[in-house]
Amino acid sequence: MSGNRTFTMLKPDAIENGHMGKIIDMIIQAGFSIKAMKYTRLSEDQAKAFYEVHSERPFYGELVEYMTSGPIVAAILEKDNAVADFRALIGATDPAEAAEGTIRKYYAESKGRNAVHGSDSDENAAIEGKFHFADSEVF
Ligand code: IDP
Ligand code: MG
Repeated sequence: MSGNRTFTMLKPDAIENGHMGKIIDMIIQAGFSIKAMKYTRLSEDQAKAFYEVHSERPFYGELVEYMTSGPIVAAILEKDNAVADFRALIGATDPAEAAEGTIRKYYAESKGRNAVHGSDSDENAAIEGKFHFADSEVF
């Protein structure tokens, strides 16, 4: 059975461009409830660790620099089938390929600066949630 929680970050471009409120509203209107949320900024070590899986990719340095360039919103979200439904809501990594009505279609600048993160599995959702939140911060 698929799990009911996922993890998201509104990335620095989304905050910088003033899209924070609209994106959070889209998430709530799509039926997700917020279990944890924080406005924060990743350190270089945190960004490197979070994206460790991409450390061999050519864009890793650029990704770490971008993700530490300004504040983010991190959140744990709850809904039936959360991981897959949230990936559908955010759309493809590259906004040029993202479906109409998705968050990345509306708000992403480019494949790199793409407004929002969504976990890709239940296992990673749990790992990523714990990376950002203590148990006492999850409601
Ligand atoms: P995802 O966020 O849709 O799961 P991943 O392939 O896991 O996409 O890549 C993680 C993040 O790395 C992307 O969201 C994006 O910010 C960045 N990224 C992925 N591919 C590229 C690229 O080709 N150039 C620059 N940045 C990229
Ligand atoms: Mg991914």
